[in-house]
Amino acid sequence: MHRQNFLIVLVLFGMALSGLIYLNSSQNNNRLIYLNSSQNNNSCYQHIPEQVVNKSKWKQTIVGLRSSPGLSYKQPSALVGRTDVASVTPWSAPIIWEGTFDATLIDSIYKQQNLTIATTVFALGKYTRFIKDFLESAEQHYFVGFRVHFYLFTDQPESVPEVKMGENRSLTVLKVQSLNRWQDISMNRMEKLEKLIENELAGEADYVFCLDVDTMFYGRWGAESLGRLVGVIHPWFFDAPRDQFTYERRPESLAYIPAGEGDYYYAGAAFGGTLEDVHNLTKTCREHLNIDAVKSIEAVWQEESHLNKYFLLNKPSKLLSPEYMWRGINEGAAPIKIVRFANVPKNYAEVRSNA
Ligand code: UD2
Repeated sequence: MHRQNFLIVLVLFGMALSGLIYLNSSQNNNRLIYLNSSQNNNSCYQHIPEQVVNKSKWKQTIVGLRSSPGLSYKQPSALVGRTDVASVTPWSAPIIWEGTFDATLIDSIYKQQNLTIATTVFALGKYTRFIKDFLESAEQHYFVGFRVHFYLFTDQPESVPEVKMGENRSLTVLKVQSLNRWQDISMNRMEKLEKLIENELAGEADYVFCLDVDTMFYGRWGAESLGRLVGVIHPWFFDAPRDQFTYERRPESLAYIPAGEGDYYYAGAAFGGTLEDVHNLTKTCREHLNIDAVKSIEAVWQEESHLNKYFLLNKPSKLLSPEYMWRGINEGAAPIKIVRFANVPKNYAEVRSNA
């Protein structure tokens, strides 16, 4: 009897021990899986609770520049390129001019990424007259073959003309309040863009470009323009010394840039990049415009002045030459081999409500 009891206790002890061993090993397995996944994501063995992992609210753009096997294009040269213009900034950002990229190669790389390019444009008051040419010319030249979603802000949705859009291209018309001063219309764009990116574009688009409407496309504007933060060198100042740039020069304004500082003078008429970067740009400019307004100061070129200050402190990762925002189709200048996008002539006094 004594011996039997001993055997029962021994069997029960054995069962308990093997249970413990099993539990321990399955815990270790779980932990192993957990560590492996945290290793993949964070390259470390730390215990990181899920809720701490900061998931981006923006759609993640593919960063690799994958090329297709067998693609035929001209051999790139490490020695020969454009010598009449600078094609790189002192912070190593490319400046895009005709002759600095291969359209076939660059399209083939970016088409694999299945991108959506959001594009915003504002047409209030008499500026609705520019919509048709803007959109029709965009159909001919702007990101042809890519998914493009235009967002048109207007105070007169009823006067938006019918424009036949190609496959994978769409237009959303958004009604906005009329404003009396052209300066307010121009400045107000920053806030509208900030909110659009937050409320509509997040998770939808990969890149966003914000363009003036009194413009037309005359040549290719494509994937060579894509970058994290993209500015366009202003067509009137690309060859001017920095002290002639029309930066805001009053220290009271947050757009202030003192003499002796500044890289380039950037156009307010075109800028873009990834949602995250353009959101930060528009948010910062909107905040600075508001702070200036409270102090009753309006920068000399409104939001363009604030954009220039922003780009001084947050260098663009890619610059577009004035080919991408030229003075007009009939204007020439030696380095401009192609006009891609240009202002259309307008009578300021006639077209603006308060000229
Ligand atoms: C410059 C800039 C412009 C803006 C402005 C700020 C360039 C080539 N242009 O152009 O982007 O920074 O200075 O003062 O860099 N708009 C309307 N209705 C109006 C007035 C303006 O819809 O009644 C919109 C429209 O989208 C227009 C934009 O605001 O394209 C800028 O206005 P603008 O073209 O009259 O400004 P402009 O030519 O002085």
